[in-house]
Amino acid sequence: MSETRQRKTYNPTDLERRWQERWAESGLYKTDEDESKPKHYALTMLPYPSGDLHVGHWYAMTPSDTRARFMRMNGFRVFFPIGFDAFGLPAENAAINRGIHPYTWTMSNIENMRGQLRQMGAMFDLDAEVVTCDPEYYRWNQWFFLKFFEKGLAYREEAPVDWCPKDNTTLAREQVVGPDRRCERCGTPVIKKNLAQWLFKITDYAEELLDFSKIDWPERVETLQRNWIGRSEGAEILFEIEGYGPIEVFTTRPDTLFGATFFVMSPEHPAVDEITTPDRADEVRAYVEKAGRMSEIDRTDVTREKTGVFTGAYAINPANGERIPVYIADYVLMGYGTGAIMAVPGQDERDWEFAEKYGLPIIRTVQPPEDFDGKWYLGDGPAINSGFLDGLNVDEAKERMISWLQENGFGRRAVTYRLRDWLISRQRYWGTPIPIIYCDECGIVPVPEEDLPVLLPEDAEFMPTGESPLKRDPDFYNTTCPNCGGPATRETDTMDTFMDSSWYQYRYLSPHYDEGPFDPERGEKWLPVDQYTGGIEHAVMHLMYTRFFTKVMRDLGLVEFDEPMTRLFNQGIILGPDGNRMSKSRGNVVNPQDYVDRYGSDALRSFLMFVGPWSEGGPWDSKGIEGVSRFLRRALSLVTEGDSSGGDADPSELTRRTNRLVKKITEDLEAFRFNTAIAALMEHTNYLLAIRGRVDDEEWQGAMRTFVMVLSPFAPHHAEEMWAAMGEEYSVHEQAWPGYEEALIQAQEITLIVQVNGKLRDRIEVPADISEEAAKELAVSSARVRPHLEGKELRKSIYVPGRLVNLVVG
Ligand code: ANZ
Ligand code: ZN
Repeated sequence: MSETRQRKTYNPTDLERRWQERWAESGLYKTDEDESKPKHYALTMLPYPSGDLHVGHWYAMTPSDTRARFMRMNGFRVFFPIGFDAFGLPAENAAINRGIHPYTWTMSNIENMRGQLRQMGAMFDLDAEVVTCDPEYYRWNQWFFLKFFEKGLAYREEAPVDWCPKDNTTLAREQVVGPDRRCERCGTPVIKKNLAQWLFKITDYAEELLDFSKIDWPERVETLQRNWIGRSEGAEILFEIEGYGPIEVFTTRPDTLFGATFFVMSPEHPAVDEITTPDRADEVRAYVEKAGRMSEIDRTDVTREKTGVFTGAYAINPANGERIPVYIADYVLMGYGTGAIMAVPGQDERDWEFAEKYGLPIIRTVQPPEDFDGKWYLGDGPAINSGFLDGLNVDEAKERMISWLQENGFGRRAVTYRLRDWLISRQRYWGTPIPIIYCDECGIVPVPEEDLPVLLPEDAEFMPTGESPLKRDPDFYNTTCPNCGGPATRETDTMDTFMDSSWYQYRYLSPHYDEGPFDPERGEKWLPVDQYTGGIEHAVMHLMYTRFFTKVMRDLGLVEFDEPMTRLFNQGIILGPDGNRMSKSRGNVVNPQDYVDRYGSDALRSFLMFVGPWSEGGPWDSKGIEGVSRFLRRALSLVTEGDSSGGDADPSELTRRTNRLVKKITEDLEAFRFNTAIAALMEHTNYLLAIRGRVDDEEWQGAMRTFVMVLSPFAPHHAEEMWAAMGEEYSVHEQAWPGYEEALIQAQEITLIVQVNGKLRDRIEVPADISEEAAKELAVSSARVRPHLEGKELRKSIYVPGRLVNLVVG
């Protein structure tokens, strides 16, 4: 582009397209494989191919790109891939509602988004792309499933599941939302249904998943995962049920055993039918049915009135031999502990209320303080009414009781977790078929590895009910048993799409490798991921599943480390102009394409980095992007509209400011502080414009080179344009990150003496070039000076540049 044309018209999209073409032609962003450099695997969460990149994608991806560019300039070989999380419900819904095949819908969306990604101008290595609905990819989901199955980590179980009657599919615990338990996707109230499901034994790794010592992740994610896993320490205690046998309870308070005055089982407990006496059977059955229709959230709500029914059975308290009645109550859940509890009303709120309501005895086993006038007492204190425990505090009593239980065969120390196994079955078409065959003779038979992939049939009949087409496709499900050769049927469930995203970072390394999920040599070179970035909303599912997967992969001998991603950063969300979350119903959705077309990618990305700290997000502001665009245009004008006159500006000031800028940007990028970095670049641009043509050419060129280099991770196209206009060799993105000299920044600080009425009161460090006004301001606000001004009037101030400020008061 000629200089004259540039001067008249500023067309960022033209400029950007030109550089994108050049970058593609020259293979600038092909992954650097130079092993003499340290590696940096930068990963941003892969998008779902919904059709268009939205602002959230730009907000997540472009700062990650800036960071990856920074690492590259710092001498790292950087791997920065992108792909598509391409299985999932929206594609299937498009098929149902509009008659488009999910594959067609997905692939055309991907094609569109690829174009938009190119326009973004990020340094993604597009050769490393992964598309999870590609058989080349999901074959390895199936392979992993087989490995999990071999290791006993995949199992099938009939279980009540949350079921969305509209989508006709099971939902994971976290996909059921709100107090009234609705489907996360469509909002329909969720019901319970019994189905045979495939699960992964993530609970085997619960303890290890609590160990975050090998990763540097945000505190918040760790806490969310910790709570999700929900570890509780205590004991399992056996209670003999008269005429039946022992039933185990889990308790965190074994010290309170002497106060267990009744026994409560979950209505779903498998022993309920057998222990119930005939005279209680009708009432018990009715209660079980009612409880089954209720949500877990309601059942565990402490404010709800407690209900339950007596089963007619009695249990023996092993500590004192007392006969205690056995109830069923909905506040005891089958999915936690052992599904049965010893009730200790003296120390537990729910048990107290239950006891009051049904007239059951209450015995305190911990002595509350004298001034305590409440009901149940949760605090510490000496044990009472507890035989051999009396006098011990809670912790001592717990230990003592556990020893006693173990010695007498009544129980043992135990740990339990809230974490449930990962239910991976989905009654859906658009996912990875589970590679299992059911044979009447041989039972459950895994598909032999050499028969993978089990392909999704291409033609499928999509029912308006959402019922899986695989269930209605005999060509798919009729097969022969790999074991005996007899007729058999295939599993028609497909896998949860979280399966796809649990290991995609490995596949990026060698997307077409066909001897394993990834090429171990590539793994050796690049793994694990060094820097992951993504939203906090993935804290407990995706981010836990991928940790679990990596641990299993380690145990399978596929990798040698324990954690998939060493560092994690959670960005915030970009809000609508009204400060609310963008949503179609609010009508506050911003389409990034409009802004790319108008202001270009550099302006959009810089604006998104400028709106606030990346971890916090911020509201969209059209005036804001206008301002950022002006900044880029002004920066560009530094090289395209030059005129030189006399050198009356201070060259050491230029040096000082340039060094200061490099330091600031370096530190900000290390800490993901994009917004303050851009503010510094803006300020520096203004300064450069002010002194342009007033410093020596050589000094100017050097300062400009540095400026363009530190600008380049933020506005890669503009920086490239400036670099070329300065006559520098292509490409600015291959330059080494500039260093800075602390001394050059520091040396320019001077010490000013502050006097009040001629008396020395303070010394302050200020920039050498400080203005008179600023110097007086600092002097007046000094903590050491202020007391001497109090109650007095400032009459005059004298400023001796570089030396002192004298404040005259009276
Ligand atoms: C006796 C006891 C005495 C209890 C006491 C508490 C206080 P966390 O800390 O959440 O793990 N519990 C056990 N299994 C249950 C289930 N399936 N459904 C509902 N409640 C269950 O809670 C552990 C405590 O919750 C256990 O300790 C048990 O009540 C109850 F002074 O046992 B506790
Ligand atoms: Zn068979």
